[in-house]
Amino acid sequence: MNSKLCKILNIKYPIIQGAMAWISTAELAAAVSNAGGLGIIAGGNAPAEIIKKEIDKIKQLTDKPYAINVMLLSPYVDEIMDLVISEKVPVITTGAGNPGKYMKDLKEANTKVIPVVPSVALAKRVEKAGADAVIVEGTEAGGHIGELTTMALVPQVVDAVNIPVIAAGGIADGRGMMAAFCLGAEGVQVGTRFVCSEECTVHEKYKEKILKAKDRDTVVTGRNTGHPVRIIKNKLAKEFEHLERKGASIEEIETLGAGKLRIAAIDGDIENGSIMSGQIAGLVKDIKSCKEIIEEMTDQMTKTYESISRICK
Ligand code: TUI
Repeated sequence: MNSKLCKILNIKYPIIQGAMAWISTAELAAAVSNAGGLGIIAGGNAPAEIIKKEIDKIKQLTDKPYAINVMLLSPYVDEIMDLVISEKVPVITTGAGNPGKYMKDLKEANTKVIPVVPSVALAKRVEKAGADAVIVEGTEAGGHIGELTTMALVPQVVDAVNIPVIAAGGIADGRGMMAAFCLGAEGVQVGTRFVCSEECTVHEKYKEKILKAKDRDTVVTGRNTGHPVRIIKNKLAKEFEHLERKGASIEEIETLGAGKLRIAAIDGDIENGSIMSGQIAGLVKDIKSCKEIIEEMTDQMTKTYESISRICK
């Protein structure tokens, strides 16, 4: 596809796989990169030696570009940045904070830096600091989220910066991709759809929960902790709601969330675990290979473009 982002990243399609802790492993990332998108290994809260193993694995599985997502709330963030630089990782994305203080060293190592931004102000700040593109993530996304919607935030960031914008949050098919392009984005990040891929190693019960989800089945927990997180409704979500309603402390709420993604994603405990998912889960109805997902999205985008052209004539 003729997108500036494809040239910068040396990829065929401007489709970037979402970085989902415990889910976006080397296997999933390699499948997306081999299909012509950009696969991302999620660092999450894992220490550097685990990420090093994932980097070794992805190098065996693909010769295409890939990325590491550095979650800036991780206690291991400094050592992961050192690892990314020594391993000459081609691209990093960052989430849950401002990567400004690492930017100079990353640029010197020739690593492309694409921060996730939830606001125009942060988009401008990271552009000034040297970011190569930004991922503008709306509140429709799963996991740790910002306040604004994709629809409102993407065009405002597009107007405020000169670097390519990648839209994220609420995109799972070719119509969503076309809509993001209409708003001025040059690429999309897709998370929830890729959870339901053949190559995704997450527990089958996690995939089933997304397949069964309807439009109103996600909720946002932990708003008062400063780290709101979107998950699918279950027993854990009810416990969060109960704690929040009775005015529990931030510590109590954060303690309830600790370690809960792992038990859902790895152990398959979908009642007590945290099933992070975007609002678009209701649109995901089947499990396909990453290649099929990407081809279906690009085909549907072309068809959508043709029908829009007919309407606008
Ligand atoms: O990071 C994500 N999604 C995530 S991280 C995660 S692990 C986690 N689990 C529980 C609590 C906290 C984290 C699960 N899902 N998406 C990218 C994202 N970045 N969303 C929002 C932001 C963000 C927020 C504030 C980016 C920058 C930011 O900057 C604040 C500042 O310093 O200006």
